[in-house]
Amino acid sequence: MRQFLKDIVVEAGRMALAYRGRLGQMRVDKKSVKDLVTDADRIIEKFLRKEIGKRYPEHGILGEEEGEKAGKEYRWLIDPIDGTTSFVHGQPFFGVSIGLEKSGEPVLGAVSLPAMGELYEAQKGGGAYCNGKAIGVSQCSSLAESVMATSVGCIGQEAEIDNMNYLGAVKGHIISMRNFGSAAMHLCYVACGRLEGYWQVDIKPYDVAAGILLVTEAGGKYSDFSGGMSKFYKQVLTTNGRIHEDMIKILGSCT
Ligand code: LIP
Repeated sequence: MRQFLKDIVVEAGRMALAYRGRLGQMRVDKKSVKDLVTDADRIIEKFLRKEIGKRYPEHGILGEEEGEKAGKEYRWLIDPIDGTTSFVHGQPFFGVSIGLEKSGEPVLGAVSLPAMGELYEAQKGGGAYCNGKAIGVSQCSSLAESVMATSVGCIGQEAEIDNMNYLGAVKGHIISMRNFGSAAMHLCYVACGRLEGYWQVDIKPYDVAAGILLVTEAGGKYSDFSGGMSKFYKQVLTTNGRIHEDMIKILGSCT
């Protein structure tokens, strides 16, 4: 299954790059005032669902564009282009993210960042890799030297608690903040030590399933803002583990 996942995520990444070269001719629609979908999102998801359906017809699939297909034991979580808004604006901050769950537990994850020429993979208990080399989270244990990432909802903001509240509480404690507009890219960068952590409210399972496994297999930590596990990814906090308790103190103090 691991090689199959690698093959389809690499092919999907190659397709995304090909579409990136034809941005001007591609249809871009609005799913809502804040969410875009392109021909590339749709066609890449169709390709991934067809390949998985051919190889594992009994498996379930949850995809951003076509939703849920029920299945037994295994479920694939697909985001054909994570960071669609960045993609449509010609920025390189997007990726193809595919996670695999067995009985609800993450067992495999892969993210292709094609514009960066990077392929991230992780297997439960098997570690995390970038372009075939083992990766690990950063060794930084000081929040004041930490670079964190998060995305703040803009137009059409729906989250119960506005992430600006959390950002307002965190920003005075960290050296800098990044927002690449792609949860999958943020998580890859935590896993390989380019970021000390990433938090997000109200994110979708297909945006983060593969990335969270990458972080935990790279030696990092994942929880909700109070150190527990929030249902439906209402709150996602991932760090290198060393600054996790500091972040929980700050995020936990925001109500
Ligand atoms: C995106 C996420 C990002 C979030 C965006 C959007 P998409 O996913 O990766 O973190 O801020 O609103 O949800 O829609 O590009 O797959």
